[in-house]
Amino acid sequence: MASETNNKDQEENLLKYKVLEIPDTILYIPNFISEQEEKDLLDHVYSAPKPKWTHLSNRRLQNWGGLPHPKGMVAENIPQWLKIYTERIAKLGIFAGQTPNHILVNEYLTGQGIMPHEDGPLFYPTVTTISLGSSTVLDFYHHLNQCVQTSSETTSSSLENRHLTSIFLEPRSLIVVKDAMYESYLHGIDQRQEDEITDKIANLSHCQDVTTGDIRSRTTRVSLTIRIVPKVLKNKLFFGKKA
Ligand SMILES: O=C(O)CCC(=O)C(=O)O
Repeated sequence: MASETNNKDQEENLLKYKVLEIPDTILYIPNFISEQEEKDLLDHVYSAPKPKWTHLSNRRLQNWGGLPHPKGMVAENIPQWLKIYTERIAKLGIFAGQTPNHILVNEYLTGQGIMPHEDGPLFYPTVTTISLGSSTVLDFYHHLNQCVQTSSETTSSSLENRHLTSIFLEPRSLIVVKDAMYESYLHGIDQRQEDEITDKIANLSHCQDVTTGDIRSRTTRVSLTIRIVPKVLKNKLFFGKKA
């Protein structure tokens, strides 16, 4: 009973962060971490050994906690500098009492982004992301089959037609994406040098100092995507064995 009350209290406390007038549910928490914490996190990310980085064509990344895999993730210890944040996020009560066990670090240089995608079945359907260093705009899109398309539309114009909403991500903020916004839409970050603040951004009233019409230059941004991989293998030896 007491824990039910706690859960209700936690949900009510989070309501002020809910982004309204879009499908459920995005929470946007500005200044989730302090400037000192941002600096410490960046120092740790950039002190990681070189092989920790995976290089992709439009960004590089680090996996902490293991490598998600359809057969299960071989869990690795999460270092203390990241545990602070998995535990702080767990206390928000958005992961049904569980503590996140996986952190994906993405680094985007100015002009880099991530193609529209969904996070898929390897993860518990709630995702949280802390932004470091630079602001950016996270865009949400309808799936192709949710839209009527004419054969003459190019891929980019059809993406424009499929746009649902955007969220401005300030450095040190936390975004929580769950429910339909997680399950029914794609998300991505356009590859550009700067962001124009328009009325397509749904969370402007939650942001610190941004107004429609502003142009925000992008610098290097590091994001920590913190979530739960439910299927975990206790031991590497299980890999390759028939279930
Ligand atoms: O960097 C971000 O904010 C988004 C990252 C993301 O979409 C992902 O890693 O799947």
